[in-house]
Amino acid sequence: MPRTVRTTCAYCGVGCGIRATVTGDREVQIAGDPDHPANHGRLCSKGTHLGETVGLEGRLLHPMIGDDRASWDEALDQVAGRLRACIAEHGPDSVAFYVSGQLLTEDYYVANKLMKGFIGSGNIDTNSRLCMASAVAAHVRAFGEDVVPVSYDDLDAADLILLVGSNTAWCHPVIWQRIEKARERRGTKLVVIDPRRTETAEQADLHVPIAPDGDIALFNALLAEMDARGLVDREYLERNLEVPEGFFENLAPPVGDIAAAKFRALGDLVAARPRMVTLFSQGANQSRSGTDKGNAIINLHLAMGRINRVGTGPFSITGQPNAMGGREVGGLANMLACHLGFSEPERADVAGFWNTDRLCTGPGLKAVDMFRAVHDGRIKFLWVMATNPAVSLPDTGFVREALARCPTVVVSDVIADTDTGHFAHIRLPALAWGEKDGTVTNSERRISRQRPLFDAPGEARADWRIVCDVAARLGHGAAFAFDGPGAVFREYAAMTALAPRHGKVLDLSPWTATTEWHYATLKPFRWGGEHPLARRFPTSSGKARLVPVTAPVTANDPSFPLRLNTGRYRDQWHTMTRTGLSPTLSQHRREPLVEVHPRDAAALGLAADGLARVVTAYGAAIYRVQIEPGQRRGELFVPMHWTDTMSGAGRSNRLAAPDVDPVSGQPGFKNIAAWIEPVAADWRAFLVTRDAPAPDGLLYWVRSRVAGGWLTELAGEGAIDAEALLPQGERLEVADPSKGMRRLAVRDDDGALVAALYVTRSGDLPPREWAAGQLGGTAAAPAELLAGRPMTPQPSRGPIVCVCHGVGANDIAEAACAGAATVAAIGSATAAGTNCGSCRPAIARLLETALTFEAEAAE
Ligand SMILES: Nc1nc2c(c(=O)[nH]1)N[C@H]1C(S)=C(S)[C@@H](COP(=O)(O)OP(=O)(O)OC[C@H]3O[C@@H](n4cnc5c(=O)[nH]c(N)nc54)[C@H](O)[C@@H]3O)O[C@H]1N2
Ligand SMILES: Nc1nc2c(c(=O)[nH]1)N[C@H]1C(S)=C(S)[C@@H](COP(=O)(O)OP(=O)(O)OC[C@H]3O[C@@H](n4cnc5c(=O)[nH]c(N)nc54)[C@H](O)[C@@H]3O)O[C@H]1N2
Ligand code: SF4
Ligand SMILES: [Mo]
Repeated sequence: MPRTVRTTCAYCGVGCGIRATVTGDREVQIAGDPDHPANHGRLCSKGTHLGETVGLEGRLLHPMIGDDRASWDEALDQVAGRLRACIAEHGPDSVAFYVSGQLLTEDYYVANKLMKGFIGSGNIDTNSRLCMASAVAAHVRAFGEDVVPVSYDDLDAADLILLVGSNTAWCHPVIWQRIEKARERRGTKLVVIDPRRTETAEQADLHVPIAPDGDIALFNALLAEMDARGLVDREYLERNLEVPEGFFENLAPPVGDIAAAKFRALGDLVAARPRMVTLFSQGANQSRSGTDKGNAIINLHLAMGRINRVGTGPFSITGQPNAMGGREVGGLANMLACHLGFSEPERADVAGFWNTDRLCTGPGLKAVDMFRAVHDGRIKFLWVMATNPAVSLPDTGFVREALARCPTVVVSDVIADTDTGHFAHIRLPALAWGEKDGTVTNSERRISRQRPLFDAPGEARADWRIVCDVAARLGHGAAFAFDGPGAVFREYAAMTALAPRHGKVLDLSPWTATTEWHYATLKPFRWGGEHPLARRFPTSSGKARLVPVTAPVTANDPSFPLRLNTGRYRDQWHTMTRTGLSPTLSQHRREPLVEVHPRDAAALGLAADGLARVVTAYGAAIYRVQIEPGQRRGELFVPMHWTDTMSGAGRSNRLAAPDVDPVSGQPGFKNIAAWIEPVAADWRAFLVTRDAPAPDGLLYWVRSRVAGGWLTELAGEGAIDAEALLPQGERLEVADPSKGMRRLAVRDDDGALVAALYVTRSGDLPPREWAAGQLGGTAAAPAELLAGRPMTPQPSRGPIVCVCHGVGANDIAEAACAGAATVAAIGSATAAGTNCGSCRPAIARLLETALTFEAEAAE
């Protein structure tokens, strides 16, 4: 009997509610939950295709010590034994936990309690350091506490939305759909402030293509402009703000980088539309001046009194499903749990609540510094949970050296083969989405349940339980005797009663009485209500602070005169350990691209679809070139997603500098001094295989998932070693050495296609989809397999745009030629964009091109 479970999406911080109908063994149908206030039934492409990632392929199912399977007792004894020995010999600060916004609140709470409360070190930090730390620091400086003063309802009620460094249409697609709705309903204007012309920017009323890190100059100038226009709310300011001496006088004049007309247009919109929300994410946070950027944005809102009112406020949106929950329970090294700091009274309360005499005395090391300490031997034991730092930290060359040197690396993950897992001495199998059970907090402080759909596979265990098992072995059993996630939740809720005692707003103490039944049926709720700072600001004066900030100067490095920007693709999640397994999601972009402005490409000798090496002071990586007029000149963009597991050289954090914001410790992933050069290959090929290939020693390879197996793009120097790439089986082969052409197909005893390899010197290769579609099949004739095409030609759909309905760019172009002139008309004609809607901006872009082309043709 199918059963339907209400749960929350595994991915981004929008926190969409899902109705998951379990239809079989590890089979689930996903639908948006119409009753969940975060999404009202909507989902994006990633959420919609969660069902493709719940199989057991690639899962870590048993504890491993080195390459050997171990029992849980052996593995936990080892972890606890090594921890105890390390602490005894070198003190509590010689050990560290590096955790993640993909843990549930209950997991996070116990990990933090163990490290800060009972091991007695502050050395627990989270990947949120790479993500939200600057916004957190900006909130604390301005408001006195890390509180997001807005909610999604404000987006529905705003007349002007500024997106700062946010590719919302790709990264928070359901918020994007909400913004689209507000534009339709109330004519909300949309401004996008981003150096790149993203699909989000293309849809905006105004795109301000600022220079990298130009945000502070822009927001300061904007505030000066509003002041000059008499729009600073003096009365609000008087009552609610602490204003440093000379604050308004020191705001710089408009910046030369932005065209005067654009600046004026922006100023007019801001002046005319008091209901304004500024949504910001990584273009603001991931910067050496990220905290100042956050404050520059908040300053504008405070000074204009555009906060704590319907449809207004500065809105830092979170990335991961539980980035916010982690902040609440003290996942960052520089805080205790429940938004508390390290002052004596705060420490005394926390120590009292936990009944411990070992509470750490001060903050621990932040992520980048934590790995420095691992590298230089100060930290000798590292436990990584639910994050992949060998890929996601900056300067991964250094990070990998650190991991390789560390005497003990423990990794808790759901996937067996991750880049970080290769460095682990002990690997612990955790429960994944669809198995785990607990709560997450989304961007608007709304707490929702993730609920299990399936039984735990293999020997996998909940992260919180693993931590408690280790705590018990360290002799702290009584403080970690939770019998389930509900018990952890209750303790955490009770602990938040400490926060108001220190003037904080966070308070979940009413949920201390949550019974098991209540917890099982818990409905999504938001702490702090719509505007948690409306009554007062949690500073000692009760007033918020305007924080003077000045624009940073980017030093020019003559060896690396270009600026490298990194970020996300619509259908991949981070290091691809889960989305990389979905054939549907893999269609959107199969390779990591370096996007280059056409004039730069011409000047640098970069050809569209060719390969290029991007080089920085830290390393080099290879990408396929995409000529992109939406790039600014002198700037490059690459995705963060590809790993060494999925590619030969496409891992972008080989390149990123470990320079951090001085206040928050967050690295600047978006503005890195770089250079680019073309890479010449002697041959280019693609390979389709049923099993995952592991090419070695090639100039370039990238693999991606297709329905019957894997599709791998390859390029190399010298001769190709086809035999090394192909599995055993009956061979078919054609070759034309004069053209450097070779084609091989391998079939099994039943005649089914196991693998095929297509090699060329010129770059001309058959379409990928047909060959990939033959994997496991017996229908194609040998001549067809070697041609890489069916005898009767089929129209190619072109690159897939709508992954939900499998509609390609060619289908859309055809519909446009037949008269469909709007995104909605394309939807009626082809079904593209009618399910999750994530591809609607891409359809709009194609339409624009098709219509311009027609108009030009008609001239
Ligand atoms: N599809 C998808 N969605 C995701 C994720 C994912 O991996 N894939 N991850 C989730 C997570 S954890 C996060 S943190 C969010 C991130 O969500 P976003 O912040 O929207 O994503 P990014 O692509 O990292 O960066 C956003 C934009 O910042 C711009 N930018 C770069 N430099 C500057 C600058 O100096 N100023 C300004 N104003 N803009 C700049 C970039 O050009 C880029 O378009 O996405 C979440 N959602
Ligand atoms: N160049 C560049 N680098 C970046 C960024 C960027 O924009 N540019 N963005 C940064 C940001 S904002 C972020 S958030 C990080 C993200 O970077 P990471 O956190 O490293 O990325 P993920 O791939 O999400 O890693 C999560 C890991 O946890 C595992 N996992 C999933 N669920 C569970 C679970 O329930 N329990 C356990 N134990 N394991 C689980 C997954 O298999 C995976 O290995 O990357 C950062 N790095
Ligand atoms: S916007 Fe997409 S990825 Fe984010 S929570 Fe909603 S469905 Fe999941
Ligand atoms: Mo993030």
